[in-house]
Amino acid sequence: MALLIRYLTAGESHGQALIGIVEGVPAGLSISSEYINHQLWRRQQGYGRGGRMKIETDRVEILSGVRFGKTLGSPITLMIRNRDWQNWTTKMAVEGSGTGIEKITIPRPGHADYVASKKYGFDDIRNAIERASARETAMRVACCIIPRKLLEEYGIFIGSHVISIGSAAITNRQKVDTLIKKYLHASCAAYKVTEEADKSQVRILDSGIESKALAAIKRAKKLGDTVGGIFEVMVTGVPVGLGSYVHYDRKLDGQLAQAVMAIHAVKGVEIGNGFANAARYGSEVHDAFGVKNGKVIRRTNGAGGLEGGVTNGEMIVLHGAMKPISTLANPLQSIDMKTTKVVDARYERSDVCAVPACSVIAEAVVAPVLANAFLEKFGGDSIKEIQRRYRTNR
Ligand code: EPS
Repeated sequence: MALLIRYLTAGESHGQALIGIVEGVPAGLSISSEYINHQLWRRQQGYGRGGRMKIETDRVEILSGVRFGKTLGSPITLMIRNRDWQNWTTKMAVEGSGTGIEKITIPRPGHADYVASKKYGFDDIRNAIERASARETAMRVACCIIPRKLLEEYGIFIGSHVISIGSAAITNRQKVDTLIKKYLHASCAAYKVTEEADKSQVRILDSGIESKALAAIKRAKKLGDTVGGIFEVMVTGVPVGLGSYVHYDRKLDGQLAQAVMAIHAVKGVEIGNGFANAARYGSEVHDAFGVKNGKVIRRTNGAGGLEGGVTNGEMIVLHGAMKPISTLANPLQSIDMKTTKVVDARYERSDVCAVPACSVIAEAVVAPVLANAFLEKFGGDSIKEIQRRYRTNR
């Protein structure tokens, strides 16, 4: 896989700040902190978030790589300060010995607490919690907005909405599909759908299911429990021929799945009608060709816009399944790693449901994957150079 744009994030959940470096962005791309902040704000929304979101108003500071609103082609450094840091200066001090600071020794089933402490030999789970926290996704979103902006320059737009929360699920897609169809004439259709979904507290496009989802979150909270769900990511305006079938690590479906699976708590990824198709006949699954106004069209899009790991010009459709968050107010059984006694798992402030936020994060993380496939085909050192290539090579 040609890694043209790559990014690194750093920072602990209750440390001073989150830092990101985005490398490989062509010169001349317009970018502003305001543009990134809007996406950071979107990540913080959603019914069911915990107390941390009341403390933080995530805002990015661009420290390098941008001059007068345009990228320079050099690495872009981003910083988001953690407001909560001021409450953690002693517990999360960079210097000192940590004497007198209470050690956490009881892991939460489902979180990285146990495995990370074993792997790194920690006697204080706090060392694992901090970096394993989904707080890191704030910086992932900030970094990914830059390649996302690059894609938008060429008419490629990403969007998402939530399909289910707990057992409240959209089973009849008619409303959703009508909405998608309404915008499909425009390459920005996916973003239009996202804007519509943003109007819902749970990013669900069907008001009947939305109320059921809200009730499911309220019920889970009352029970000291959590709920997960499924979200849909879509990409419109995609040209034919991004990605490749010639080698496993160049297949775009595999790369997209990896990016979404690497989001905290995501345990399943599906491209198009992946799982449902497994039970159907081939004749029911594959997208027949047609011709309309002299143009090649597809009658359906069960493939989710990808055939052979290559974009086929249809909308990319991907689903991600997020497990319920593992921090439970009404805890499961755990063990004390110091004494090996059976005890209740620890509770610490968390979300009851973060599926809406997860859908926003998924929109972000697919962007560098797509941008790299795009740059591999049409790339250049500057926006102008890419524009010339895109116009002539399409
Ligand atoms: C999150 C920040 C975290 C959690 C949550 C997501 O902040 P804190 O631990 O201070 O409450 O609210 O993280 C998790 C659910 C998790 O399992 O780590 C955020 O910024 O999104």
